[in-house]
Amino acid sequence: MSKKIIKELIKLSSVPEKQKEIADKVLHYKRITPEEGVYLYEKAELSYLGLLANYIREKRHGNNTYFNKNFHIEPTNICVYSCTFCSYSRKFSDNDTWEFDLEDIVELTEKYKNTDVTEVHIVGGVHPYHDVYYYGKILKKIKKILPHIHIKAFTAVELEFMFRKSKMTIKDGLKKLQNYGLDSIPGGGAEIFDKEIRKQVCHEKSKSRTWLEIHKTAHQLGIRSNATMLYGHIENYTHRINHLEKLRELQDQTKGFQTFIPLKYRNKNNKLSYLEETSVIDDLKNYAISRIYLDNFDHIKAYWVMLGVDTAQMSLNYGVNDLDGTIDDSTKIYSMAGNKQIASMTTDDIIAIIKQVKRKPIERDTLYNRIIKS
Ligand code: V47
Ligand code: SF4
Repeated sequence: MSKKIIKELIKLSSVPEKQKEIADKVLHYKRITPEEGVYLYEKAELSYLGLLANYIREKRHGNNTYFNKNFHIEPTNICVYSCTFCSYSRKFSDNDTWEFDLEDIVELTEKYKNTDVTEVHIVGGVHPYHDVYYYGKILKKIKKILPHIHIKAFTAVELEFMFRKSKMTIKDGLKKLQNYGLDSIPGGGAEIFDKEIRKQVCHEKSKSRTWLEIHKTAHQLGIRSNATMLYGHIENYTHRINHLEKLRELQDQTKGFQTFIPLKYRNKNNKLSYLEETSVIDDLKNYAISRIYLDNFDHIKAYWVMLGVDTAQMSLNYGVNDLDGTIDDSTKIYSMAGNKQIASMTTDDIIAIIKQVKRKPIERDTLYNRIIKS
């Protein structure tokens, strides 16, 4: 829809003057303030947010909707931390732990020889005994088996712990992993940057300052990364906007973030299970506001595995332009937290769900280069 039509629609609608002013800013590519961001969360209707977010989405990407072919490795569910929202982590003494050794990882990786997957995503628990050299060996082995694969591995929380264990600075640790084959960093571990909320949901793990420092250093070394926000638990709208603001500030400095991925809190089998999950309307509003607020991020990703296929499909009209991957392996982080939907889709499935909502599927690699089939 053109800027002119959106302006007319908003002018004719009964939205308050303040929303008309914000719409004018967005349509003229002017940045909205934190106060305006909170106001949108509190007052704006989904239809209004959708118009603006979709305008930005289509200006940047038209109908293009990206996905990639990837597989996941979750090396262990043993974790030194006990985040209250986590359904996945276990302690050594529990009887449902798993821990892959190098041989298991080799076996898993070898399944993808002679396939066209382009990425491996590695995220797991923070294991008490493993250091940079241990994980480095894994990266090296994967690259030996699949020389062209892009390795997106280890959240900033996993990285901080392994660097400390190896007595390395962030910079040296990242350089070391880069030499072993690390290509980019996933967005997990960010949760909500607010200190008080962090104290309540993940008090032991990396401070937000450290998360940001690791991503900043990675960007300076040429390692691209993603950013996430875990929403829909005990945080409020001001916490969400403060989180987005910190990401926007860092992106202004480094331009190293590729995509922003809002992660909807899922409430099964964890210490916050008493909380209700957010509604689909809230999820779509959150995507739309993220798209509007993060004016310096190229991509907004709906992680269908966590969100469910139906909402992910709808999100393509609320600012989202990427659906992540075919995820050709089981991922447990979300199935253990309550998402009953299938944890993998074939390429045909993902193409079909994109086409069903009249968008254009584009296969990409991790760095958003288009994959051209010969
Ligand atoms: O940091 C844990 C989240 C994250 C729950 O970069 C939960 O492409 C919802 O890093 N409900 C790890 N979320 C996942 C991650 C990731 C995921 C998708 C794409 C990318 C990427 C990275 O999972 C954690 C935490 O925020 N998480 N428990 C839960 N109950
Ligand atoms: Fe460990 Fe990550 Fe779960 Fe926190 S969210 S307990 S760091 S696996």
